[in-house]
Amino acid sequence: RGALDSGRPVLALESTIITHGMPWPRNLETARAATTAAREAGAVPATIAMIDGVAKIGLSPRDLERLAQAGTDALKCSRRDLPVLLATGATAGTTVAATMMLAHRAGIRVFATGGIGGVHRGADRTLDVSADLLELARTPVAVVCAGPKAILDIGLTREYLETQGVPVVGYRTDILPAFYSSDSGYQVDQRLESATEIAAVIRMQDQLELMQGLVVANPPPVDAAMDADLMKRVILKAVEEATASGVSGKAVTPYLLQRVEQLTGGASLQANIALMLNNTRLGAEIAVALARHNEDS
Ligand code: PSU
Ligand code: MN
Repeated sequence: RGALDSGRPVLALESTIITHGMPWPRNLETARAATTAAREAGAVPATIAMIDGVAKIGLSPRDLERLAQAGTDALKCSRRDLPVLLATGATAGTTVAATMMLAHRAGIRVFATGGIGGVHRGADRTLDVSADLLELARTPVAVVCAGPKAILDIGLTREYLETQGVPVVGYRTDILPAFYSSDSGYQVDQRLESATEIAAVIRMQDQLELMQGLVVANPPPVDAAMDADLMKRVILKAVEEATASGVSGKAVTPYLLQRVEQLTGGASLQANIALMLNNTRLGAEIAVALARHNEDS
């Protein structure tokens, strides 16, 4: 609150990645490392989560630890869950969609995560399209990520964002990354070279009163990226298993992430941590660039 009131740069961080995206204790280590990385880059981190029915924007060390320890015993809160879980006093990790909603209400314009949700493979049958995409279409929060998660149908995710009018910009890349690897085979709409240029796009969205999000695609660090062919095989296997065991709805993404981690002997988790911190640094730089401009004008 102090940072927001005084116009200092604030970066939102999500918490489903803590409860459902990574295993204990790496989830806590990564969540802590992210807050440190944001501070080092000059922004105040605000991890967003629901604790005992309270939507918190910025967690105490105690809350963060409790949430990480709860892991999948905590619930997963996306847009549709928000009123229900608040009313019933739940503890939950907030997805990209729910985190965007809460960040916006708190006056936070920039948010960093690992990868966004999107259109799942087989969506022509299941209609499984993450609420993250619709949130990007209607909530003015820029989301720094390493692209859509590789477990998704990236081509359809791309089309959906285009239909919904959500710009996808690449940070120093023409190619949309695929989370664990740097090349999804699809292009971004526009390559930008600096946090300042990205902040200029965000300001233009506000000037035009578009009330829309922005996908800032940041490739995974070179030394952390996984081989695209290996990931393709592993993900195919994980998706087949999910279908065969009837996993559906909100359980799909956590199931796939965990299976991919097992099938890569933990290597995908290493990549996930590295890219998450990389996105946090860029998100903080963008928040700093935005705050600096607001100060000048
Ligand atoms: N990125 C990660 N790990 C995660 C997620 C994203 O590196 O666990 C979470 C995000 O919170 C995202 C959610 O919003 O997965 C998408 O879930 P679904 O496909 O059910 O909407
Ligand atoms: Mn889904």
